[in-house]
Amino acid sequence: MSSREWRTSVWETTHSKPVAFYDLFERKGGDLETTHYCPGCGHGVLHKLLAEAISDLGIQDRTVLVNPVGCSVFAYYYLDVGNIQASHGRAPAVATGVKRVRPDSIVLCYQGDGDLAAIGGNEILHAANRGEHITVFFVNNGIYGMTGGQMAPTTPLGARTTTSPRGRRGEVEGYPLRMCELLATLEAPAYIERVALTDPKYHMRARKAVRRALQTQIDGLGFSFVEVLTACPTGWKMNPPEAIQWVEKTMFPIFPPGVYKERKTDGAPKPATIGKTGEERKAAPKEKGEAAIKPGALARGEMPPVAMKLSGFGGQGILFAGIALAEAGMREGLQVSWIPSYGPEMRGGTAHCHVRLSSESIPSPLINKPSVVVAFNEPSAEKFAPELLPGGLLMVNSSMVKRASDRTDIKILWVPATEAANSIGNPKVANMVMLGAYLGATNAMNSESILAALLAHGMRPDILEINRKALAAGRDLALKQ
Ligand SMILES: Cc1ncc(C[n+]2csc(CCOP(=O)(O)OP(=O)(O)O)c2C)c(N)n1
Ligand code: SF4
Repeated sequence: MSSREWRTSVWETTHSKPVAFYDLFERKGGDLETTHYCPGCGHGVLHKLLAEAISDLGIQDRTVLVNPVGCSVFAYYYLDVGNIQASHGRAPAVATGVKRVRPDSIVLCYQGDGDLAAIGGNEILHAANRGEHITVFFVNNGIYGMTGGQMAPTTPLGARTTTSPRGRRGEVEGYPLRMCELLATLEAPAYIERVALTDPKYHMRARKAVRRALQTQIDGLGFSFVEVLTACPTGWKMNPPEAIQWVEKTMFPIFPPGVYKERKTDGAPKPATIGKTGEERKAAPKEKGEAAIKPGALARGEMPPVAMKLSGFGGQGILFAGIALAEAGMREGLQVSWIPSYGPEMRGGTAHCHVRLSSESIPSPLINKPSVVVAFNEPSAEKFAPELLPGGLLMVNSSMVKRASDRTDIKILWVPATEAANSIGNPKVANMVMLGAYLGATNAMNSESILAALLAHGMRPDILEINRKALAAGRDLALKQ
């Protein structure tokens, strides 16, 4: 019998892996049955408490874990739930987005003290202050583990780290930041507790707190936060028992375990949600005028997905044109994405955005090889025409671009967008002339969908009329070619 089989048969009932853990931890160069954490590290223990609670509460299928940057960046190798890896400190912002669009999911942030209290200090403060219905697990080991033992905001005074080699001094490096106490001053949070992973008594309290925090979210009571004091033997250059004792001796007096905030059932702020869920959108009555809109070729499945880059000077309405196109796509039932990119100066600098429109789900909103480039000025044509896929479409604002591209394997559509906009009486609608030309050349979408999106943005009826004219003018210009 292999050791694994023996463990399975003999230890099944008392020591089996929670279902929220993967059976094997498949990762580069790692032992498939152990974690990558150092001996004595608290991360693995907290993972276990989390996995057990998720399994026991029956929420595995709707749990989304937002992983941090730090030693626990790899939590997604272990926990078999929905996983997202956020940039450093930004987990609460990512979690906010997930929870607002998927209010039925259970959204967890898992963060270290460098991630949460240093680079992400602002994120956690505002997520808590907004009372987001998320649960945050904050691993306070007093140091940056992953990067080799730099001082964290929670490092005790006098403690030597690689960035406080003479010991932390309050007047120079600041004082240990007490996150539970800080967040407990806020109105919105529902449950805040500090626990520790030192002796068995504290382990049991931590186990309870993990469950209570999750239950707070399940019950819709609001923001929950559990700080977990843990050992980082490697960062503190101690052996595991020393590091664990150090937590009790040095960290407990600064960061006393206990419940800092607890709201029972009354007064829970309602969770904020963004827009409608997919199901709600399907069930919702159509907005005024939408029912009459006939979807274009993309929604009818008559053309391949579109990966478009729109580019020009800041102030030419490039980003807005991208948003209008993406929102129009949503109205036709397409999957869409839009990402902006602009220079430090908003007006006058260069700006571009990526728009994807597809009847299938979109793997990434970023576009390296566009199928369409819309260039509002010459630098944009120069920069993005070389990226076009063979057979792609380059649309240029011929009022401003004299040389577009020497490529013979792409189609080029010249649209005097600024001139056309001027003759309509408003140079600002050159962006809609270009969109109209795109729709005229491809029939990808119905221009009424764009107008419906503009209307939903609160556009005044007289301005909407000018935009309607601009879309029609662009269409006519494209059809003439
Ligand atoms: C933007 C950015 N800044 C800095 C880093 C380097 N960095 C990686 S992890 C980390 C700190 C991790 O410490 P902590 O959050 O306490 O987690 P631990 O490793 O102790 O679990 C830092 C500064 C980075 N990856 N990205
Ligand atoms: S460096 Fe510290 S926090 Fe990172 S895995 Fe090792 S003990 Fe854990």
